[in-house]
Amino acid sequence: MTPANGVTRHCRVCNAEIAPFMSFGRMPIANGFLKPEEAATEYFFELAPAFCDSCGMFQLMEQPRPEKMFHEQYAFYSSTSRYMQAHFEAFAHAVINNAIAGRDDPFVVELGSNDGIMLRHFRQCGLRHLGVEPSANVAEVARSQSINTVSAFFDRKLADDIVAEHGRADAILAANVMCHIPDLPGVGAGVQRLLKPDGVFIFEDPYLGDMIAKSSYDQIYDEHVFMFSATSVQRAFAPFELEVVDVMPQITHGGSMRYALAPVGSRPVLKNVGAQLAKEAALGLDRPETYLRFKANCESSRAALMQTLERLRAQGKRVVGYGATSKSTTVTNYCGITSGHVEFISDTTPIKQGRLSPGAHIPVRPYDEFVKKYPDYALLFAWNHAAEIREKETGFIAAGGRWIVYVPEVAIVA
Ligand code: JHZ
Ligand code: ZN
Repeated sequence: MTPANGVTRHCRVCNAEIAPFMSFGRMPIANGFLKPEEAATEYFFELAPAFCDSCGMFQLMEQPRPEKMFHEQYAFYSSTSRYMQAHFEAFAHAVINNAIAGRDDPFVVELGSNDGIMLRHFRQCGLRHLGVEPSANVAEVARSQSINTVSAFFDRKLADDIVAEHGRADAILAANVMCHIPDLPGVGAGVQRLLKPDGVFIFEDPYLGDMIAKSSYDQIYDEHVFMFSATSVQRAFAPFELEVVDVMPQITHGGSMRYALAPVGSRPVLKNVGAQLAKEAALGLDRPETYLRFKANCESSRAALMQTLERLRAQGKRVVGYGATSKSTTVTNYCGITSGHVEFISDTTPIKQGRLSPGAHIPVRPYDEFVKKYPDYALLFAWNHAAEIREKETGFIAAGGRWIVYVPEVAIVA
């Protein structure tokens, strides 16, 4: 059997043999922001992705144990972006007005509910809801807003416990969570048990097709044990008699896909599902050459970014990182970016401030320090929030500042 976590040589979904097509090298925990005294004992693993020829699942060969990533000091709070707040408000209302509309006392479960960014809208509408969130600190934020939340990892057992206590769910939701769970078949079995026969399971995650098209390799880090496509999702959930009935592309997180799944035969399969599967085949998402080209693109992106940073360093320019994202851990460690290139990383999340970035040990400082003395250049690690950030940072540009971006290509922009 494929291990639920740790290192595998077999596909985590279909058990076929897999081999990595590249390695990003030694990597720390992406959200493991360190107190200076923790630097010496930092945990590392090898970040190497593989593509399963049998079922089409893009996955990591090795993933640290979940408890190393999701705990009472989890550094990512979903509500730090205003745009994402609006996104999840719209997601919640789409579910309320469509998926569960007209139902008698519907029950909604969200897997990985973080600080309650989406469930708060169900609570506000007086709907029965339950969040499942293993990271205790972010779960506590939700609980403090009267959002029902249990701090646990979701699996078959928890699904049975939820059914025993609350009954089956009309809708199960997850955003940027399913791709984090190594035992995907365990989740599939749990969803099958928890969902009503006429229920719907809706989740979204960064989309493999966007990552390949934009060479946004920074989506690959410890938490993202999978990068999904409609093809791989359809195959992964088929053993649990769930089928993809709708796919909805999203612009969030640099290009995501929302999938709606339902018990086989319970709902019509919309035409766009077949169209998406065909598009993925046309994009070559099922072909090994696609991944070799992706690898070459990662290498040239790294070379171009380092050339830019070295040039600016030689010119004595001040460069600051913008957004201590999980993604930035892959970029800094894979490219070899140090505090010699980037003075500090500005971030609005209190728990990250005053700490060192994982692996590269670049100081993370409060946003005030960015504003107080604008740098010459800001390396946009939070590139997925570019619209929101550029709207906010007109002062930086007016002062002569420039952005360094690296997705889809390395460039300096106003
Ligand atoms: P952001 C996380 O990824 C982790 P990350 C996780 N694995 C995942 O899948 C996605 O989210 C969904 C800061 N910021 O959203 C806040 C500013 O400082 O790109 C955050 O620390 N100023 C669950 O970490 C970071 O940047 C701002 O104006 O890659 C953004 O992190 C804004 C908008 C953000 O997710
Ligand atoms: Zn497989």
